[in-house]
Amino acid sequence: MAVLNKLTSQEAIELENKHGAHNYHPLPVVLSKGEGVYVWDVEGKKYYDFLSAYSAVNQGHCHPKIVDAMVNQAKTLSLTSRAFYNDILGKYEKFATEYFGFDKLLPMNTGAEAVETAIKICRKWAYEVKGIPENKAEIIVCENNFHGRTTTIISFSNDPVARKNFGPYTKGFVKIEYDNLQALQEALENSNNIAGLLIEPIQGEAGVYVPSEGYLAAAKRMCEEYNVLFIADEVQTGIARTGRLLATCGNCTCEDKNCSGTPEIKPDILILGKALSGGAYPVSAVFANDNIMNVIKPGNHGSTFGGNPIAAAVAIAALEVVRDENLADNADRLGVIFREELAAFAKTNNLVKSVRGKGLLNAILINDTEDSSTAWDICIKLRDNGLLAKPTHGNIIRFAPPLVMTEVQLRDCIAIIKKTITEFKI
Ligand code: IF1
Repeated sequence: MAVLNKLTSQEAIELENKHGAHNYHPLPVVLSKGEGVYVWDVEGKKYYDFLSAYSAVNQGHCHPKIVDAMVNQAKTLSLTSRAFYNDILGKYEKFATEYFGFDKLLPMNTGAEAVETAIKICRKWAYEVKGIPENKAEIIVCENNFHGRTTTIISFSNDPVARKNFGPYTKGFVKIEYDNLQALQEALENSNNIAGLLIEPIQGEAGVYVPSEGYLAAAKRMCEEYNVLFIADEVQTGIARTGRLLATCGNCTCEDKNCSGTPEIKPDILILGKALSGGAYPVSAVFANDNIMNVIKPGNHGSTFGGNPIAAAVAIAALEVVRDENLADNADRLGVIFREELAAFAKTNNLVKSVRGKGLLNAILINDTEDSSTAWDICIKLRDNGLLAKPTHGNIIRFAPPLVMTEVQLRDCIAIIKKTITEFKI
């Protein structure tokens, strides 16, 4: 079979099975095209995308402005490495730091790399600014966290599937319960060597777990009290997904350098990835002010591709789209409709226990056990009915469509979801 021949879904699946490592168990659908909120499979069937590549495609598939920026830059200069300067990285850094209200950013490619970068910055700050004895720094993390797949990051995961038999594990992390201020207080009191708190403002993989009102602000205040860096992993929640530019900030206009929303939850270190490129290209970044970022000196950290010209051009365009198309407001408004409709539906249907989330990062809880296949089976039926979503655990389905969705489209999707669940038989 010639590699470029058009494949059937079955053939594409078999190819991946035979030649690719089995590190995923995808929903059986083979996509070959995307535009806005829609994707098409190789047989031409059209679907609403309710995963958005795990919130990377907030701006919609193949957004013309982002694609144009990428193609134009690819034709001009793609990669210099950081051994030389290029004429767009600085423009991107100025634009993005003003956009999010920080002095500096450090560009990387994937979310996990950016988390690793934040950990390194935090530790170096702890030794050189805070004065923690060398090799003693500890970072507080939360149970059921998801921050990526590197050896250090999985060292502080408590998902056995993600970590078992990948040891020995990296030391220097203290785990506390999420959404528990007393646990945080105790961890801060128990050690003089705490350098940072690494936290997801909403736990995505854990099942779209939204912390109690006021938790993040109180956690931030406690960190300040103990001179501990508040590190927000907004790889999934950031860039308008939760109805605000950042889940840790208020509705900012993105114009004012000092805005970045509610000041009391402004992170000391902000980690972004995914939608920073609108899903067009792997782009991640760590943001901090000078008092923290300046601990990084030449040779301390880097990446061949981090801050490359294509990434810089794509990220500027992706952030402009978020601002120009008011995606945060749209996510906020549509999220309210989504949760209202599904909460009302849950009252009439035994299979749906509840709905939770913020903006367009939502999940429904299915009335079945965590090890059941019910959420997966519903996702198969949703696929048959033209909507693609993915379970997190056996009884939770995450719903995260592109933020460019219209209300008419959203109501169409809600109808598909209700119909599918109403017709579903265990
Ligand atoms: C996979 C979940 C989403 C993230 C946060 C860092 C990263 C992620 C908060 C790392 C990545 C992804 C990766 C993807 C599954 C996925 C995910 F289900 F696991 F939780 F999005 F919901 N911080 N999340 O959510 O970013 O290195 O992947 O660019 O298959 O591992 P990355």
